[in-house]
Amino acid sequence: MMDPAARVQLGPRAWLLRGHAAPQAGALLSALETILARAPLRQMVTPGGQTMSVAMSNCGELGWTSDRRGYRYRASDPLDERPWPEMPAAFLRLAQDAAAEAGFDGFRPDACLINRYLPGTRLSLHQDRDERDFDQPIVSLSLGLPAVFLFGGLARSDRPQRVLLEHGDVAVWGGEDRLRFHGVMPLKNASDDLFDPAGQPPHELLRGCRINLTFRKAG
Ligand code: MD3
Ligand code: FE
Repeated sequence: MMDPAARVQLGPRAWLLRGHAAPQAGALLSALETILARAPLRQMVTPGGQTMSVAMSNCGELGWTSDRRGYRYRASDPLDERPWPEMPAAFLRLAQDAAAEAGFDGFRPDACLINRYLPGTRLSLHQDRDERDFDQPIVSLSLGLPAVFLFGGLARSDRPQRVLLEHGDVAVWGGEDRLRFHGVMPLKNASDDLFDPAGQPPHELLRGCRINLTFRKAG
């Protein structure tokens, strides 16, 4: 059981677990390096023809993709038509533990979307609706630079709450909160000492950026 002060309730079935993954960050990042060597980050194109500012990749059985034909989950990477890299055991364990901590026992993600934000990069307000079963929760892990997360309501016009997501924070949401609109404000350019007051150099992968991992049961 974690420190109750670190569990912030964002909605009836939405929780922010502050610093939950900080102890495992090093192990998670070395696994992530291996994944990105096989399935590099790339900027996808929306059905409307815009290049997304967030760079993305995936691991797990299914990966989220966008192109002119639409948004969809695929079993292979469109860059080389090979299966996405396997989801590392440490990723799976983190997602399952965090889900259970937030009241979602038995979560088995089959998809992990990797989002990389550079300064100025944003993700506009949207719902996650490309998955088969909206009864399944979603778990997200923030690494690197902090970002302001927009946590909206069930209508696009509902005024969103602003929540700071920092290195090691894990968010879990499901049930009636599963289809809330959400987004990420443009990433601020922060100095490395602001990112890590302990003076430890951040992992090479996190230099000047934020990486978010989103775990879903897509299929
Ligand atoms: C939604 N990613 O990939 S996940 C996405 O930081 C996406 O990269 C964002 O939205 C990112 O589709 C945010 C974090 C999150 C946290 C709490 C939520 C999304 C939420 C609560 C309700 C609905
Ligand atoms: Fe989303």
